[in-house]
Amino acid sequence: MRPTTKTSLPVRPRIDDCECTPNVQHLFRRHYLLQSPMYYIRWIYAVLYSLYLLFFLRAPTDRDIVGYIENTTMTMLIRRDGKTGECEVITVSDCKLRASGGYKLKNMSLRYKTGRNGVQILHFTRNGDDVTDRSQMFSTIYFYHTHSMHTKSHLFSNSLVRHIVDNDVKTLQESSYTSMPLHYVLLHSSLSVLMWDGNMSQYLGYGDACIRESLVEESRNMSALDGHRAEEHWNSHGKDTFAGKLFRSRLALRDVMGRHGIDPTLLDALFNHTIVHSVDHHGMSEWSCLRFSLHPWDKECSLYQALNTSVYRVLITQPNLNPLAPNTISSINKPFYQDLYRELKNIDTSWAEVVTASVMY
Ligand SMILES: *[C@@H]1O[C@H](CO)[C@@H](O)[C@H](O)[C@H]1NC(C)=O
Ligand SMILES: *[C@@H]1O[C@H](CO)[C@@H](O)[C@H](O)[C@H]1NC(C)=O
Ligand SMILES: *[C@@H]1O[C@H](CO)[C@@H](O)[C@H](O)[C@H]1NC(C)=O
Ligand SMILES: *[C@@H]1O[C@H](CO)[C@@H](O)[C@H](O)[C@H]1NC(C)=O
Ligand SMILES: *[C@@H]1O[C@H](CO)[C@@H](O)[C@H](O)[C@H]1NC(C)=O
Ligand SMILES: CC(=O)N[C@H]1CO[C@H](CO)[C@@H](O)[C@@H]1O
Repeated sequence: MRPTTKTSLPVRPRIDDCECTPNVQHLFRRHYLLQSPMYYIRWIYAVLYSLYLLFFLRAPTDRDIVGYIENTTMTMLIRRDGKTGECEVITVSDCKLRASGGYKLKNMSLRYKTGRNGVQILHFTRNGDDVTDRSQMFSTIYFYHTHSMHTKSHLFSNSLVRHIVDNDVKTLQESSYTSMPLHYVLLHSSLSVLMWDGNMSQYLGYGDACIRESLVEESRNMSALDGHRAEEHWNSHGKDTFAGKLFRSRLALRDVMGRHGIDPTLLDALFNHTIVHSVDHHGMSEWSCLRFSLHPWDKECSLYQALNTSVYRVLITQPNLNPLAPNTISSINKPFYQDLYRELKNIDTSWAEVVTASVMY
């Protein structure tokens, strides 16, 4: 099936369309009751667990950097170098992200090669300057991935939720939970982990380095994904790579939607909202259990920064779900989600377990 044109899509990519209008009030109530308390409970766990982890965390190596890229949505940016044919390249230009302290990430480029002796990073530049420090490299890629690439998997959620609620799509009811109030808190609340005008919440004791306004600005431009939308390209990575599994999951979702009579124009929105979002979190939390600073321009990673990063990883990037209402597709006893769960299990069992029906964390 050819992708439909933008105008016929019932859902649009808008991260900031998350106001609590009367028709979605029940979703906000549900979120404050069932999901948001988890952040307070988990905060205690995140601090204690991170104190323990401090004894084991080590600085990133070339293998960690490439592993992170190949097992998250960053993989969509990989291009094979045409000239030599043996290097993988990632380039990002016109980025709008800003970090505290007046730093801007404008562009970056990475070149690496996988040989018999493992992976080797050949070259990394940021804003036109060479960077050789592996920790800064990892921080920069992590910063870009979490605030630009990953955010793109959140973009369709608000609009999709409004569509489900306004049209009373019963089959997809579970896919309306939490996403909108979560976005509202991230963008508008003083409890957000993101910085507002460079200000950080005083209550949390940890926090992110990205400025909220710059994240919203960056989210308005999907062009980084141009040329990467061709799903065939994902498949060229190989059947069992992250990209290959995404490709097969998208086909599986399309078939399941067909079997359950769901509007096929919702495919990409639902794909991002359920599968892409969850497996991206899964990959990023598995590959970032390392000692690095969240701020890409930090020259050192002090003990405090390592703790700060670890708390962020355990609390924000690891799946944080209410065990009594997890909203994973495996836990929803309804034909559509069970069918999807069965299909995903054939692709990757660990993925099938982590996929949630909506953006939950
Ligand atoms: C989006 O970003 C691309 C580069 O990634 C740039 O060429 C383009 O002008 C931007 N579009 C808008 C509307 O800002
Ligand atoms: C990257 O940003 C730097 C600093 O703004 C600029 O000098 C350089 O030309 C940019 N490089 C590319 C490839 O856009
Ligand atoms: C989200 O869906 C859009 C819409 O077609 C697609 O182009 C994009 O690649 C998806 N984003 C991610 C991160 O997969
Ligand atoms: C951020 O802090 C500055 C100075 O401390 C203050 O002037 C500004 O109003 C604050 N902004 C917000 C959105 O709280
Ligand atoms: C945690 O690290 C971020 C990024 O460097 C920093 O902005 C933030 O202030 C740190 N948190 C605290 C509580 O200092
Ligand atoms: C844990 C995991 O999925 N690792 C994968 C990361 O990406 C590389 C390259 O695509 C795979 O070979 C690994 O299996």
